[in-house]
Amino acid sequence: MHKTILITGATAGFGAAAVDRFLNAGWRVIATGRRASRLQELEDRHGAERLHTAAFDIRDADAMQAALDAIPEPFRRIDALVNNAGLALGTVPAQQADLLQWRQMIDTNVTALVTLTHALLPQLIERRGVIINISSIAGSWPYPGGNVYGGTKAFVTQFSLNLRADLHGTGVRVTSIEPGMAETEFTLVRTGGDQAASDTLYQGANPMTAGDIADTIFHVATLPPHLNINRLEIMPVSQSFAGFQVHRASGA
Ligand code: NDP
Ligand code: 8X3
Repeated sequence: MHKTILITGATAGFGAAAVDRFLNAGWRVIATGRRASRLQELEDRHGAERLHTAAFDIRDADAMQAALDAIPEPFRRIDALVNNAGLALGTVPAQQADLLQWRQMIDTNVTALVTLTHALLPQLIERRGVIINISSIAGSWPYPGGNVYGGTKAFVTQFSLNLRADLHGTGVRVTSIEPGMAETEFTLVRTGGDQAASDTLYQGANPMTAGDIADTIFHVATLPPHLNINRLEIMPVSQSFAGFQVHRASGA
């Protein structure tokens, strides 16, 4: 019997790679994102027998509910939810940041994630399913310019842990996956389409790939039912920690 997984943010990066990973392993996949053309490319590649796609903006709660209501019968019993859709916008300090960008990150990374989780919780409980939330190292480790992005990911991590507490005894597993640097469209989006900035960031850094994270999601989703990884922080070997910054008075 095929299991069914719903993956948000499936038009690029981790989500698109996860769609490939689960389909190739025989799962049924529901793939969502805004860019219908990218979802069509997934269908062109895999066919529609075990893949259902739904194009909508995840910040639009009515569109989300309509997409859930329109899921065709063979896909309706969802065993796994991957809350992956998300983004960072901007790298400037808080005092120079654009409030609309802050709101977009909160609406996408936080509000949409909890809305979808809330909608699917009853059937995930019924099916003793798994919830995998894509958080980030930015939720644990602050850095200049991380401001609201880091705040949203701290929420995702803590929400995941609190879900674990509430779902105690239901058999539902919840994992917060917290990646470091991975080369996807993430930096292109963050910089407003600056391909050179994206290339410069990843050049020579041997970052993680979308496939690395897709494999990690697959590993978590297919653990034996008695095991739960609460948090999984993962970085490329090339990335580690730096010291605190110290501001000194001039002339000191
Ligand atoms: P990408 O930019 O490659 O993919 C982001 C995905 O999110 C796209 O499919 C995009 O689809 C979707 N998305 C964004 N906004 C919306 C929206 N309003 N409605 C629906 N879908 C949306 O980035 P990644 O694959 O790297 O990012 C995936 C997740 O991983 C994000 O939550 C990110 O914060 C997190 N992450 C990324 C890291 C990295 O270094 N790459 C590290 C740690 C965490 P579309 O544009 O078609 O709507
Ligand atoms: C993405 C990782 O370090 O660029 O969440 O914020 S980082």
